[in-house]
Amino acid sequence: MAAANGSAGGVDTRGEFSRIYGVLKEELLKDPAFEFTDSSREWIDRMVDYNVLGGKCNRGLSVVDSYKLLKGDNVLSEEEMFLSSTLGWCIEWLQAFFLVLDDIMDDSHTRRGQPCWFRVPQVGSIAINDGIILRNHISRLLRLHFKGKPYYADLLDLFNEVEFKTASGQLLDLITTHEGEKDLTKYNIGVHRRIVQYKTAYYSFYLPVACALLLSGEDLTNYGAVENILVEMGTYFQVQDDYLDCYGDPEFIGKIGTDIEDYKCSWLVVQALERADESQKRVLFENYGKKDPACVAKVKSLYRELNLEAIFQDYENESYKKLIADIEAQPSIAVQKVLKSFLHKIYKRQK
Ligand code: DMA
Ligand code: MG
Ligand code: MG
Ligand code: MG
Repeated sequence: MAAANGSAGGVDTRGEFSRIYGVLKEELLKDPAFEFTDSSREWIDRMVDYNVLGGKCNRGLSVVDSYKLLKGDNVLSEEEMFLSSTLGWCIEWLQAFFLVLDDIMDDSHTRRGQPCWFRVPQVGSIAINDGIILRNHISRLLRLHFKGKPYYADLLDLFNEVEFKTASGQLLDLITTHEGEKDLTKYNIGVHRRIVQYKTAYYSFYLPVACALLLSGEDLTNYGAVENILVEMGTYFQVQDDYLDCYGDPEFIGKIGTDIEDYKCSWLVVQALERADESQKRVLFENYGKKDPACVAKVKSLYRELNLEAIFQDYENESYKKLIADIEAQPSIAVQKVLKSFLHKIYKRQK
């Protein structure tokens, strides 16, 4: 039986996936379109390693795992493994591109257990251009390995659409704080939902499965119901991210939370607003969105008073049950397996 981590059947998927990273990076470094100087080549080499590696690779590996499940065969040919891994790495590159810029905009400190790229000495605002280069690497990888395939145009369209949705979600995330600063009560679950669907769900959940479907020769217009389930799963995933921002161990999750300081429309503040009495609301209004650690501590102690940890556990259990029911209503067993494998990678995650 195929294991959720894709390492069943004696095939070391993760090892092979990592090896393919090296191949792709080498291709990009000797890209004939650019006359790299030694120092620019070294910069790109270091920048790509720093930002693309070090994550869990859930999104990237999910392309390979999903493709195997759709084919109904745990063993891929060398070519199939290479192509599905390349698409997986394109998603990891997309993630790196968004994270480099997200950390600047969120004024974050650490990512994946190391300083955010823009905080590295001598990087600073060069990180903005590095983000753009990471995005352009994706187009180059797709062109190098998929130009001429019948689904090439659909693949480009998919990456473009998902990138647009994510950037739109980031915009909503960032400008919503202006509304919140004027009136925190503007934050509600509907506002939160729209932000997280756009900024996280499409690229993290729909994109890996859509890539596997295209590789399998499928037409994405037939998979609207699957898209809806994946967007739901992505929403649940971002609620976990919001929860871990406050309750996760920074050593373990590799990043220090900044949502309270940044005035974010986080799932936690939305839950707090729904449950707070007048005096508790006053504590929130006075302390939310301030850099002062004493204010942050007051917000966290209010969250504790309101029992948000238990409310999150309930949400997590309910989301899981609902997702499983929706998945089991899908007609295709292969599709059910793809969706369940994805869900089991994130259910009750600690990082
Ligand atoms: C993540 O939002 C969304 C994108 C597109 C990177 P976030 O700022 O909550 O992410 P993180 O907690 O990883 O900084
Ligand atoms: Mg962030
Ligand atoms: Mg952000
Ligand atoms: Mg976050």
